[in-house]
Amino acid sequence: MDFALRTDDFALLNDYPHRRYNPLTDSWVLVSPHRAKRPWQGQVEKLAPDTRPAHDPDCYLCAGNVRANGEQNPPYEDVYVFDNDFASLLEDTPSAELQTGDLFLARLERGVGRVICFSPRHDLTIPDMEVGAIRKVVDAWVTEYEVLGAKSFVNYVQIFENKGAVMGCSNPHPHGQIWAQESIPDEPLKKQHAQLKYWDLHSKTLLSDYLDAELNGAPGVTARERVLFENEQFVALVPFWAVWPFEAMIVPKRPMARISEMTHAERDGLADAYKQLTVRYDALFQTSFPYSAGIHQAPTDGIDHPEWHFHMVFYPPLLRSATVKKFMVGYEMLANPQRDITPEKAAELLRG
Ligand code: H2U
Repeated sequence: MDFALRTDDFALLNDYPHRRYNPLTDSWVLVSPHRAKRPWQGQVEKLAPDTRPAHDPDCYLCAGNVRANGEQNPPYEDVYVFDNDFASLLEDTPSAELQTGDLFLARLERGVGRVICFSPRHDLTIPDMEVGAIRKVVDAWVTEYEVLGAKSFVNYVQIFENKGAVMGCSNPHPHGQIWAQESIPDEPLKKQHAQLKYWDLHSKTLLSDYLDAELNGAPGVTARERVLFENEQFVALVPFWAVWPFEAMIVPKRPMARISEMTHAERDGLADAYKQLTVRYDALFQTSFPYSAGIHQAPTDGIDHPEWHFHMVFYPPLLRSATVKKFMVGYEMLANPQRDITPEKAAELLRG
């Protein structure tokens, strides 16, 4: 394409519709900053505070209770991980590829699904938990990544948390999931291709150079404009290419391909950053902030993957209040993701 102007004057992005490039996934997002200035007549409601008991006798994830398949949870005292009773992937799946010509292709997919209860407390979400208790969640992630990843047929382990009914979470007891499978799914695969290309060119991870620019500035890039906070080991920021209004990333300062490379201090640092970010989220609209979050990291395919720089992503759906959410419909479904509020403005609001 021919451009009338090539510039690193990023101030233009405050006033004009533009597309931003996501170098991690090789994709674009349309940003319409001028629309954020329009008058808003939508309702802004506050939700009644969530009052849940510390233990709910009817919850299938609470300690000592019976799950939907009749199994009883032990009287667990911190993190509890079990095989998903209704897993989407099954270990006992044969290997087969089915193909007719170039148009019909399918493969049987072998895998494992696990559920991770963050604590026995039915009422405490991550922002309510002590950092020491969140550290146990981090430790469980590392163990699951290592144990599941060591299975010969597992090439990728996806750790995630779906929080809030608006995200389709079926149970308010704070929990996450882990899916381990033969193939590398599309999102991490896109990130792998991009990071490998970057590594081959620069002998550095894409995210270490990105963090450096966000923290210290670069031509046209104002230092810390999108940074939310940092601790000794991690930085939390709204990425330049964020799609969801308050999307954020937690990135380790030291390039590590996988969470199992973290030192004890780094595990504490991740637990601290997870808490700090979710506390900010809850404060934004004074609600228990829903999101899908998860870790993207190196596949467990027996290859070294120096190109990978693991990170945690947060995709929250809320836009203006506890009840007004961003819809990914219409243009987003048919063309490209789009946002109004700029990532810089979102970062400013989240910093408080
Ligand atoms: P979500 O709320 O994010 O859907 O996660 C809950 C998971 O817990 C879901 O995958 C599993 C569901 O299959 N589950 C069990 O394994 N046992 C149960 O008794 C109920 C729910």
